[in-house]
Amino acid sequence: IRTLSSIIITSAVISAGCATPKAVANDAVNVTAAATVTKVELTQDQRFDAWKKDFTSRAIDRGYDPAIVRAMISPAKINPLALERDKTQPEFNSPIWAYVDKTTSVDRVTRGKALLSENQALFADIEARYRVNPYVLTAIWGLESSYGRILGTHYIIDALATFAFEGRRTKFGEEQLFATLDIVKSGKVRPAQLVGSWAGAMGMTQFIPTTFRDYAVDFDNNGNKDLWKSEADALGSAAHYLSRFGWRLEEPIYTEVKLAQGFDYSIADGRKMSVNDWSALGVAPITGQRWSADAGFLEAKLLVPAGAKGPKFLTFKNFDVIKKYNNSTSYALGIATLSEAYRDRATITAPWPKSDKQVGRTDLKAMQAKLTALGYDTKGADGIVGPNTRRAIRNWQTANGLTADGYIEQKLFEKIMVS
Ligand code: NAG
Repeated sequence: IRTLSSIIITSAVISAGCATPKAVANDAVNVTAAATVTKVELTQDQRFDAWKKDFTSRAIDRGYDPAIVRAMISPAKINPLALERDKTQPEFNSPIWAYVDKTTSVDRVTRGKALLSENQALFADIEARYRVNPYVLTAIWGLESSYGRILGTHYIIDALATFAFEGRRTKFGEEQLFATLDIVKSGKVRPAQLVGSWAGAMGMTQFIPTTFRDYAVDFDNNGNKDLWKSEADALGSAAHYLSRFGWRLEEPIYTEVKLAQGFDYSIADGRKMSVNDWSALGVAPITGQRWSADAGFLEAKLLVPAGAKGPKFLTFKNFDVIKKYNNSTSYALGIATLSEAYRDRATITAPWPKSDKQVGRTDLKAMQAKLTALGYDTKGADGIVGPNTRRAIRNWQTANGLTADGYIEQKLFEKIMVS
């Protein structure tokens, strides 16, 4: 359909591209040229090409080798899965108990034990250099890539260019693309190796490009930082990352605790105190465990991820270091318990409230709006329960005579919505 005022490039052109015509049609955007008031609807492919040209020239302006930039960016294709999957990350979409149970599956624990014993010499070298223990590294290896069996099949330039091009992660995509150019420029990685997840995470440790550029090491000293095939490079790099974020070899990651009757949950809000101070407030090791002799002075946070009815933990510095790897409580607790399971230690003994119904993202957004309207500011309504939302829930609970554990499930959600 061509008229003077509206030039619409139709599906004949669109279907040559990689995205489905429907997705393209939905995505089509109106570019209004002010002077002529001509409406031009560009296809997604045309807009993507324009983005490529723009990015390429900016990268060259920044001093990257034009040949390398063009070779990497020109063939890039939109990866529709990257946009789709971004909305369904498991860390945000399953209840913490399901995530943790899955993490510590019998198969994963068994295979991890075998790899721990097969790689003893390597782990000893890594511990000597970075002061990080084998268990946490094995847990990361097991969770990120099923010990190297699942590395992702996406050419990461496609995924990252897709993010950079549009959606909620354009800044992330650009930053990661520049980091990828840095990695190639370093000569330690070949462009053909740049395969990873839909989110651009690479190798057995699933490093995103900025992490790769800043923390990957060539532990086996062969000139290639090969996080895909070299256990030494992958595990050495993970150790380097944890060590740079402050891993403490002598300290635990967490311990499970019980709380005194009438415990004031409002202090389980991320504040740090010594174990001695927590003890004085009624926090004790779960039956059958004891603090080690020098644990009293360790700084700890109280974690109550499934409310007063669920398991409770003191978490130490190392727990926060794991969250630097992946900023999710489920992830950190998964890694922490898996690294205990390899040593046949008790992981979590108190039952989870598994019959609780999780609240979906749309409902959470509505709840955040409701709480904010009621004067309990959640600082935005994104459908994700972060510290601000948890504080708002606690304050609402306190005002309504409930235990202020900041934990939301379907029943509490319904109460809040009708209040
Ligand atoms: C994670 C990164 C972390 C980064 C975070 C947010 C790894 C192992 N972890 O994937 O460094 O801060 O994304 O972009 O790369």
